[in-house]
Amino acid sequence: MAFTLPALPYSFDALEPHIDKLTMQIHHDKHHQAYVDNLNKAIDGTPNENKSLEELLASAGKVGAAVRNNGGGHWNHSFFWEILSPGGEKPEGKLATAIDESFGSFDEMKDKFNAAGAGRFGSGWAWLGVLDGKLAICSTPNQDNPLMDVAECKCKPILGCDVWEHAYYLKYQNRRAEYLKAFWNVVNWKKVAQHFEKANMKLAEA
Ligand code: MN3
Repeated sequence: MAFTLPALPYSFDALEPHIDKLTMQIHHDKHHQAYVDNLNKAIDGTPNENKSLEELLASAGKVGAAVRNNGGGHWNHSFFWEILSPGGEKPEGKLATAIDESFGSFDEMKDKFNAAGAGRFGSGWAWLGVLDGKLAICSTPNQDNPLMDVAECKCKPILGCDVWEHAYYLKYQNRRAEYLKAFWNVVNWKKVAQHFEKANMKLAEA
């Protein structure tokens, strides 16, 4: 069964002025579509074509560069659209407590996340995730993510930010740090809290 591009859960201009309409249009309709198309091409007629995306990522080191890069691209962007929303809420409840316990404060967590995103040389992602019953921050290169067997960090991601230039260049040009600062205005904390709940449950069951 071929993978398909998920619809954006809001309009292209919904994240203005923090993430601009044209960037969202190109990012979703062109970049993400290309990852989906190239992933389908890479698995077509191979033993990988009946595997779930999660199964492909878990064996990213063995499935070849095309599946690793485009499978990662498909998963990362599907996750990214969902953790964004117009708004400007803040984390609440258990998630807010976990952030304070793991990093000292919400502001310290944001600083550490922004440093991970700004410090990623070239293209990649910054992540906030659950690791060993705590929250942790890390970054991955290219379209790698923490679910991959080859990942440098193996957390269960609850929040991620795309720091490829295509995610911000039209509005922010070379100013990645400014984009990372603006990103916090459009985080969907309800969705992040759902990921957090799920990650916690898995840890408790393990
Ligand atoms: Mn991208």
